[in-house]
Amino acid sequence: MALIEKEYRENVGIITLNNPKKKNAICESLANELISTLDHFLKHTPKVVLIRAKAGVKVWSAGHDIKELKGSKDPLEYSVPLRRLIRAVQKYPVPVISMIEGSVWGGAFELVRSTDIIIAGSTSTFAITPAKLGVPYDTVGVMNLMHNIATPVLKEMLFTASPITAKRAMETGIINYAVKVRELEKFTFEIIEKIKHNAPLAITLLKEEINLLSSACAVNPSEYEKIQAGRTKIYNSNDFSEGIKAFLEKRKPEFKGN
Ligand code: LCV
Ligand code: LCV
Repeated sequence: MALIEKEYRENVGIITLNNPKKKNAICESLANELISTLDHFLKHTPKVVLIRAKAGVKVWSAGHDIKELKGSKDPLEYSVPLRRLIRAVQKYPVPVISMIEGSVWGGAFELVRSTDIIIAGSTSTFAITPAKLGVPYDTVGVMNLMHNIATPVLKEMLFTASPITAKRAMETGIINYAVKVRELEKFTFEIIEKIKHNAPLAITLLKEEINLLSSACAVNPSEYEKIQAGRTKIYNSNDFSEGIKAFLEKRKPEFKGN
């Protein structure tokens, strides 16, 4: 059963997340469908790709499929579905716009942040939740989140794991616009129209330059290895397994710091 709907209209590829029973949680099959649809659209040389959910959803995406998280397994290493999907969006040769209705959680927030322009309905919220589940987020993920989010705001989001409103997200530059939900689609397509009529080669180059330069940072290898060793400890920890178990048992987790 397709977990997304796809449409190609006037040089715009439109992807609609459509797995309501799992609140559009990003499971392996959803990630793979998104990646292959992005590829598929390239055959038509699109000017823009839009990722959205069905109009009226309460949850745009519930984030990484927690049922696919396993204790003692690195949840965010290079080849996991969410990592592959986020790279596919970042390396995509044309602008990828996310149009948000409803709440965005965890890895879906990083996915949205990896798109180029984010337009949300004013009732949307955004949360990044590794601290809620005891997940050892990876350095690539943290780097993706750090792009022009004021550090104190990002730390507040990460440490509290609480949702912030679209208004707050716009005020702090995390998203481009928060508009009335009833105007969201029209507003988004007005932005798409402006982009569509500009020079595609220049836009592709600009996107590639921004992604290259914003992810360029010197890291001391031994410091990097230290972080990786810490991550290995955490995804082998009782706390990580407890975070997953508590969610699945619909109860609050009891983290003991081991
Ligand atoms: C699997 C789900 C999920 C889900 N996975 O409906 O960023 S990190 O590091 O944390 C990363 C690892 C990550 O992204 O982790 C996931 C972070 N996501 C969240 O913390 C959101 C978890 N979900 C919720 O808080 C609620 O489901 C929301 C608020 C999204 C919707 O609440 P609502 O009451 O409308 P339910 O909670 O009843 O969810 C409906 C069904 O979807 C499942 C959930 O287990 C339930 O399944 P059952 O019908 O079998 O009970 N579900 C929801 N989110 N991320 N499954
Ligand atoms: C030569 C001009 C110019 C002009 N050059 O008066 O950032 S990048 O990569 O794009 C970079 C390469 C760059 O900076 O490219 C230039 C970007 N500039 C623009 O896109 C602005 C282009 N100009 C305009 O949009 C209009 O001229 C504005 C809105 C600035 C003013 O409009 P207005 O109606 O008041 P005109 O357009 O009639 O311009 C008066 C005269 O100045 C010339 C224009 O061709 C016209 O010449 P003629 O009187 O011979 O017709 N002109 C204006 N801008 N950047 N020439």
